[in-house]
Amino acid sequence: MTELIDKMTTLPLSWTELENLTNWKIDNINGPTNSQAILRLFGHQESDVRVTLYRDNHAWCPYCQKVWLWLEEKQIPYRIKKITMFCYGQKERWYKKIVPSGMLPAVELDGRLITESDDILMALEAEFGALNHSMKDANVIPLRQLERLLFRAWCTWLCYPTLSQKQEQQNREQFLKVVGMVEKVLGDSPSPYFLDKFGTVDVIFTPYVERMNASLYYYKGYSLREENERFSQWFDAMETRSTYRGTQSDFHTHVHDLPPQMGGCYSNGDEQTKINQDRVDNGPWLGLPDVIYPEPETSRQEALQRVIKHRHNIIRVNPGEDQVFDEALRCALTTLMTGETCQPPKGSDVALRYLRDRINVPRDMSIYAGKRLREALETTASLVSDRQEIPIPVKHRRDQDPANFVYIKDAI
Ligand SMILES: N[C@@H](CCC(=O)N[C@@H](CS)C(=O)NCC(=O)O)C(=O)O
Repeated sequence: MTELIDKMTTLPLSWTELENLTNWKIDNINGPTNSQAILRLFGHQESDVRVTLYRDNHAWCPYCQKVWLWLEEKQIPYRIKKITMFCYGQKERWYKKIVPSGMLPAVELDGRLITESDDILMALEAEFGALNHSMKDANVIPLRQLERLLFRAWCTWLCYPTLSQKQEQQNREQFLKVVGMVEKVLGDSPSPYFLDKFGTVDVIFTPYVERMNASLYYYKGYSLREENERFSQWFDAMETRSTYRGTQSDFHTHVHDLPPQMGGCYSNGDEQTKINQDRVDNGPWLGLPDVIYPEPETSRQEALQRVIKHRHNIIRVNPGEDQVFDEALRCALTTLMTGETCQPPKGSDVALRYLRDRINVPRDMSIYAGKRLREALETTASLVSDRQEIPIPVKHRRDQDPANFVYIKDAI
């Protein structure tokens, strides 16, 4: 039977053949918002740069996303320095010298260091003008407070164990009550955004609303985006912006990056929750309510290009044996690009799923590319076994320590 399957599947393409299947490239510096850039110029000269953004290496930090999005929307030339978060590695010593607490984000503006995301936005606003609405605008202040109210209700529901069903229900109702308040504000707005047009308030809501959508779907069986008409329209409007698309994460990344950051996320164990968890962890990933804008034609080429670029590190940190995983990975990439199944070597399923579970969106690639790659890895792994994987840690994510991904001189 195995022989029969072997004959029905295609052979893995070589790395050179795979390289010929992608010419995906974007201009990190002047092109669309992306997570890989370390310099953004928007057509300006490098000598025009007055701002440095210190943000976390994996794009997990919500407060960093807020400042990142603001700079992208305003098209302020800036440099990016990426820092390790405590939950996945050791903080850079040089960073602790300038920010002793190690907290992110921070911004250097004309040599002046500023921390605290709200203070950063106010300082940037004072220098470069507001993003349509000022942080101190009388319409903005109550909405900033509403965002914090929503954040607290979300934390109370998600991040504390409940001793009874009654308590769980109360936490849910409290959260839904605040969601109702946000729905009302969005419903009263003449645009799909919080105020008359896109602006500061949308940027402030984005990071946590994105994380609420992911985490409540997975841990509570509740789909914020699908169950609330105005929220749904707001998400759709945000997704029309290439700035947002460049910072947007997927459900899989968020549900596994949040527990160590939040000190735990507690599942309610409902039937719907179990269904959602299986879907987010094992696919199919296309069709989840983490994205609805149409898939770009280049998503597969993007995924392939990103893997090819980092393949030596990807293979080196994988628990699978190097040669075996090299072949298995080429099988998955062959499937990604040709749609044909490709039988990987025996015992490579765990290695393939290890990578499937460690693709980070948008750190590694954009949302559809991530979904396509997860899909190809799972399709290939499933030719060997059902559901064999190394669990993703919840207390820390040192499996994602960027120190393990340092540039290898001869690798690229
Ligand atoms: N109030 C701060 C909160 C910033 C914050 O909590 N940052 C977290 C990441 S989201 C942090 O840097 N923690 C240290 C670490 O995880 O390394 C702000 O608005 O900037």
